[in-house]
Amino acid sequence: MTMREQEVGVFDFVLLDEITLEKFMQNLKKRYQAGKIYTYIGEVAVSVNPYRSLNIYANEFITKYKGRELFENPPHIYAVADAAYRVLRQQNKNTCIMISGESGAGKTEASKIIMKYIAAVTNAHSQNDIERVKNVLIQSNTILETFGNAKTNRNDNSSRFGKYMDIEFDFKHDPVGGIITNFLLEKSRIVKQQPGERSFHCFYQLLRGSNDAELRQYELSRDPSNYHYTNQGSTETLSEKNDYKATALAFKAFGFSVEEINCVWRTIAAILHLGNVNFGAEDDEIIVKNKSQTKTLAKMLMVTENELSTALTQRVIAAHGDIMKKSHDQVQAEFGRDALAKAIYDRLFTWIVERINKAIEVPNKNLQKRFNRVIGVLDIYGFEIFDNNSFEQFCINYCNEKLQQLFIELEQQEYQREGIEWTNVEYFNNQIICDLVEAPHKGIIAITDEACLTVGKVNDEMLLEAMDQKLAHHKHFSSRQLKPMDKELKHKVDFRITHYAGDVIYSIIGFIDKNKDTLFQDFKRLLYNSKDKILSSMWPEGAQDITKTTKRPLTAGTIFQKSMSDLVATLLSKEPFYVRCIKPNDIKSPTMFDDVRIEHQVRYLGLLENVRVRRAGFVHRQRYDKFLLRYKMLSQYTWPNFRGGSDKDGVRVLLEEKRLINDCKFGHTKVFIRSPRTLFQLERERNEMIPNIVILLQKQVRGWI
Ligand code: AD9
Ligand code: MG
Repeated sequence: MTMREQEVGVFDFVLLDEITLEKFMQNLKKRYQAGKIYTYIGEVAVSVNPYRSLNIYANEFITKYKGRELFENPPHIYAVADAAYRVLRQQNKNTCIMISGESGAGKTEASKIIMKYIAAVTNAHSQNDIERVKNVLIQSNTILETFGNAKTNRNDNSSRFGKYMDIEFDFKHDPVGGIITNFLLEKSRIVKQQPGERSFHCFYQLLRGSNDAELRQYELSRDPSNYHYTNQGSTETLSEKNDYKATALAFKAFGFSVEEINCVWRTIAAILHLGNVNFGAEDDEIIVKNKSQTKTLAKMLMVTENELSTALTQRVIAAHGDIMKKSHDQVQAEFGRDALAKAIYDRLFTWIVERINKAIEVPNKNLQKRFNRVIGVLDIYGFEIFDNNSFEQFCINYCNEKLQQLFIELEQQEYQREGIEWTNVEYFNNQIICDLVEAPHKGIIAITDEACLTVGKVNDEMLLEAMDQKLAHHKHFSSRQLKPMDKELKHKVDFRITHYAGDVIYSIIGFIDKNKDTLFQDFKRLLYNSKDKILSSMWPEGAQDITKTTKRPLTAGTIFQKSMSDLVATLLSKEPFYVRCIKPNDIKSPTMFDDVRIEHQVRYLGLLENVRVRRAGFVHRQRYDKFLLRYKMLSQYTWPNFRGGSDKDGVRVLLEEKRLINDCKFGHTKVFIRSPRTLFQLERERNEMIPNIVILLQKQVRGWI
């Protein structure tokens, strides 16, 4: 029996007898319930989160998938990882694996499984330096999750930043280094958490995992409910005691110095202390009410108490070369404090990523033998629809829109590249929505930027009015003002975008502040002047002269838009592989297959269209040399070798002899097979031939023929 016959349902959705949502769901469910969490759509792996440990990742599985073609074994994420690695090795191409799906669908787990697989199949000669690289590449996840992940209502270990990682290989195809790019950390979580959610894991690790001496050093108490920045949502204990130890080991593996580790934890402590700073009025002036708090905070940040108090309560303004001081009001002081906390954390996170990058950079001595080929792994936040959606969800959903667009484009492009004639399958056109967000002057980002740059008081409501004016005719945009009778748009500050994944209602409140992302210059100077050289290095612009007019920093929206277009360019330059993750239910159950929830994801991931593109097009495609290697025993003209021309000619001769040629098209480098029947026939005949071939080869070896 072949592997495929043991499969439950069909192993590839293109083999369904009918492409309907019903049939798709039936197959997915049947397989999931039998513990088969992976199914293909061509070369795309669809993965359903099992919410339990499956015994499918052990070494024997790695051996089984190593160097094998996708269809030789049952669907597995290892097969996708192997395919990406094989293309790099054999075709000398950069590849990337894009992992998508909503929060809790299993993206981060998938990315770790891929990294472990690549680590396991490389370094056949057990070289020490390669082992070190593999170890730190894997350990980087520990640190990044400590500082970039948090418990949310959807996922106890939710990534609150986007991550793209290039794994670099040498000419022997062993990993020699890597580089991580991080996207938009959800820093608003530092100052506010929703009910049931927590801040980033590191806070609880420090409070609950460090020893008494460390805690004293940072002047902290164990209980997160003592701190405003960790007591608004959940204070639930997860695994932070062990995780703190794991983080410490990972720091060690990266060679973080004692000073660096101390700076990191001291800064985390500082943020906790900062959150407890309260303001009050004294003689009409804003002052810090709890003075002991600033004393501790100053110690943690290694700045003077005086400068700290001043920066928290007033602002220095330069006008016409003069310097003036302006006191904050209560609202400004609190806004400033929270902005400072968010900015300190954001810079710290970026510093940590850079520090990791330095440690995994390809060492100079390897530069000559550098092969300069990479596998990129993209684990980025999935589409989010919350009860209250704000600027963060807007950016995240825009990112998903861009990636979906890329996915469709690349699929359809292959036919063009190969010179195959073909009619495009009707798809939801993401480009319209990408334009709605990013078009110059009339996209939402540009309109928001304009509001942020306008001198004078422009508030969020005015911004929404400006959007209404410019976007009134856009069929994917609506607001209360444009549709007064629309019941879903409950508040006058709501607007709706019809995304490919469905409608999302956003609240405009906070857009201007979040996009401006202002941090008073005073704080930048304060931190630049810190005696802690590492902390100070995170704030280079604090060195600027106050009276010099500085260039306005780019807005958060513009920075994000730029990082997205850079990302798309990076991905476009590589041969793509995909893992599409599905979350089976909202209660983390290993048995529940929530049809409604899954159907929704299948729809918005565009999986059915994906199957149609494959089917309307071709169920299978294969490079000529590969095809010939696999099936050459089926024809006397191609066995043992084809001598009558190119590989393409060989494939043509073979398919002609088998009378299958009418079902195939010939691209520049690949043969495209239209129906599954053809592929099955070839496979069946091959299986029948193999015993004969083996006997034949044995005879050859023994010199009988
Ligand atoms: V988010 O967008 O970062 O909030 P992800 O990354 O998609 O989300 P994650 O990989 O963190 O989800 O998976 C959520 C949880 O599902 C994990 O913590 C595991 O408990 C569980 N999971 C996911 N994939 C697997 C798997 N292949 N095997 C077993 C899994 N458990
Ligand atoms: Mg994740």
